[in-house]
Amino acid sequence: MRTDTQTITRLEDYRPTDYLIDTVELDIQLDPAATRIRSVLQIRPNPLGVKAVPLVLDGDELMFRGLWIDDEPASADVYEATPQGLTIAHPPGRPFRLTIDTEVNPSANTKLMGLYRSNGVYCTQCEADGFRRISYLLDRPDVLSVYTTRIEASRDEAPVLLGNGNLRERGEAEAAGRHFAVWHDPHPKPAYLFAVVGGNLARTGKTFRTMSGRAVEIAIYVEPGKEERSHYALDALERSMRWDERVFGREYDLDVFNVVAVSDFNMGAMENKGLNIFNDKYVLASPETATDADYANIEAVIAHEYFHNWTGNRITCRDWFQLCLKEGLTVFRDQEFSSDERSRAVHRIGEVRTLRARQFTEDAGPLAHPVRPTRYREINNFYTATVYEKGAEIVRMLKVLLGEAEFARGMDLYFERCDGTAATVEDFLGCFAEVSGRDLRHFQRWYEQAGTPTVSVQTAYDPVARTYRMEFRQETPPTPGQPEKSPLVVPVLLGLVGEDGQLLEASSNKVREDGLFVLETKAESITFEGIDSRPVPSLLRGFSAPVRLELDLPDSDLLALLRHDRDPFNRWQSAQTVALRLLTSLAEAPANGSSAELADAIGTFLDRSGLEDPAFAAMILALPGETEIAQEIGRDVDPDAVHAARQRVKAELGRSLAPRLRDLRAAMRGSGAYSPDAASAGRRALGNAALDLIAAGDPGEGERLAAAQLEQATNMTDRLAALATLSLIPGQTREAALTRFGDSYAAEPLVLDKWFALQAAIPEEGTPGRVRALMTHPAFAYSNPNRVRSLIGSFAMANPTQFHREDGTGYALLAETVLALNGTNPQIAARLLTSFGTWRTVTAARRAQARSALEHIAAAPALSPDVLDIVQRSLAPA
Ligand code: B3K
Ligand code: ZN
Repeated sequence: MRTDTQTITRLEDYRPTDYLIDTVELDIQLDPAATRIRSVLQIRPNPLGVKAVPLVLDGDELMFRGLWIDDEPASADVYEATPQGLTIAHPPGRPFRLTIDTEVNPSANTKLMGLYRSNGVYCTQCEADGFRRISYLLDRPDVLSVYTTRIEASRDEAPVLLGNGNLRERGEAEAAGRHFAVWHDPHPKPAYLFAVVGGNLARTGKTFRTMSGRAVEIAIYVEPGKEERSHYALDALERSMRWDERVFGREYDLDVFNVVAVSDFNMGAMENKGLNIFNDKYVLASPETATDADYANIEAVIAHEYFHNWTGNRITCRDWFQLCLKEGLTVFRDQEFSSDERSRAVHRIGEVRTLRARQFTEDAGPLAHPVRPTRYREINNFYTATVYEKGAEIVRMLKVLLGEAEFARGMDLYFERCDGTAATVEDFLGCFAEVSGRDLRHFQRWYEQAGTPTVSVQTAYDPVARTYRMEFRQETPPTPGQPEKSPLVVPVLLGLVGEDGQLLEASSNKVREDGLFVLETKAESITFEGIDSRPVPSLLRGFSAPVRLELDLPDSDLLALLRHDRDPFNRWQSAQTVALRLLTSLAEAPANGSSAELADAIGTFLDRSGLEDPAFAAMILALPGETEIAQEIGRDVDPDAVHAARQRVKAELGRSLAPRLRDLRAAMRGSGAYSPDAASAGRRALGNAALDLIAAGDPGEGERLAAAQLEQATNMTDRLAALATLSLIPGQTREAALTRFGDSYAAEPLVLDKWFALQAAIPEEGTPGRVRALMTHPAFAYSNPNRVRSLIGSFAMANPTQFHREDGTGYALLAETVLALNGTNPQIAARLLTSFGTWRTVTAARRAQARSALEHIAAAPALSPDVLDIVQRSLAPA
């Protein structure tokens, strides 16, 4: 492998900059191939920095065009300008004005970082380090400046011109056919929150009145003709603003809030101050083109980006190691919002499923890292499930430990004390320590230690002494760079359930009134007194900590919890645990178990409460995914065996529950116009979960029902669910349905994405060939991240049997795509490459194939820093 020349950035090396930039005034002359940028910086020495040192500004692929110091042209010997940076060896030792001219080519920018064009619309992406692709700057989050941006463009090409902050002025430019707009953002911000947009866009908007009575013009900008599809996003934005006022006391702070949807975007969306830029997938929705899941995602992402206005923008990060400070906290906030808007229990189950599928997998593989990493080579590779989702779990644990009231006081103090600053995890925890009087240094280890802890529990009931004893142990496996682990503070919410389902009033001095037991050491036990009959413990209620729980309870106890527990999360979890036990043992040996007991319990559940909360019932019907089963097995995984086991249990459940499933499906049938609300979505989810199981049990019936549903469906949720069911039943009906669907939505890229994803996930031998054929489909383009993620990303992440094929063709397909994208869009290439994260857990023959695919990538010429970083970490000795 090549020797590594990339620089490593380390947390312990942080020090403030030697210069500060108080204001940034930009004049941007938009042009498709030659955009000129004049940047006027008001600079002064940082009192906290070193005096009289060179000023080194960041750049990335920039064309330097000129420099002035205090409005005087700088002579060539006082500076050095390269595409990657601008150095002034002896800057004035007092405040001064630096004027810099640069030029960029937005049309040639395929990395989608900095200023680029998407379907003719000019837009920017600056997080984490994209501003330096627009102009030279101290491009780091602890340099906060007040920005004023003048944007000029051809009126025909870009009738809409948007920037951060409030609109100050607009009008005709001197040059014929051109106009301009000046935007001013009074809130000092780091460069990563800078944005401009210019293009032909249609606006939908309204006036929002804040809690103190100020009027804010809120608006969504989309491609002309798609205005109808932006109403849901606008509604979600309004609800998010109201919720943040009500729940966190946060009011919006500018006169306008704009959201722009673009079709080429590396991630979901970006929280630029007052000007969020979104992947159109998280804005556009109509019943004909979007599913219930899309509506829920739009609501969550709109909320997430809006909530960043306080957690991220008003309070930003001191350095990129603190990324979880804004991301984990903001995910926590958007999860709370969605839980309040929808069903809390169902939402929690969804969060935990994602956490296990993505974050636990990451934590168990070669890319495992702490929620606050201590070193990186490429920061864009750290926008991970660990930073986001595990980061959110840490905030949730803090709330459980402190209780609602103290948690709220801690948040208030954080908003008050850290507003306007670039903060750290210590600043955040410090606020909670202060309001609660607790020492949170041990708790802080959650940010520092990677890996998913396993908490195992042994129970013993003594009928003579009438005591019930639980012994807890915790263990965190080694992760890269962290061979030794220490115990964490694990909040375990628990309760004891009696045989008849009654909650037992048991006391133990180690358990708080609300059922909280805090495991702080490696091993600890609790004893409950005065217990008259053997109870069933309900542990880790609401998934109170991001750990793997190992329980010594028999299946019969768990199934009793499915019936009786008052914690809905654990009702679901108990059934999942039983299913997971069965699935792992069947994957090891097909004779190892029967699904009869599980089927029986689910049948009883459906009879008693299947109709009470359809969304919840749909969750109960869904078996653990193949990723989760593989994770549970842990090593030498044979994905074919996992798939076969899961298919078999699905089929058995489908057959034994068939009459009930048919009834449920009938009962869930909707009438009237489509509504995306949670209750209606829950009914569709249950109806479609039933269809899926019926089809697994009887493919013939499944094919008939799905084909009929596909014909009759009046919304994309039901249509896509029918197509998904059909996609698993080989034959002419499927092929004809796929072709028809593809033809009907040829002009709808976001719908074709679903169609690509579904075909890439077909667990059959022919799929790699199918995927290759789809890569030549007119709608597919390497340049569009959504297309690549839908087709290639789904193949790698949602099709374990084909990605991990023993003949290595799945890995080869991925490697090829990664190399094809390495030069044009390294971020997307690196992200795809993370799908090799489980390679060490599969069988030896597969491991050998995966290793050779990874080595092939590692040996390729001109690897981007992004891909190099992932491939080297993936191959590093475990
Ligand atoms: N903050 C952005 C993510 C930026 C990713 C840069 N590679 C979106 C978000 O988390 O809200
Ligand atoms: Zn975020």
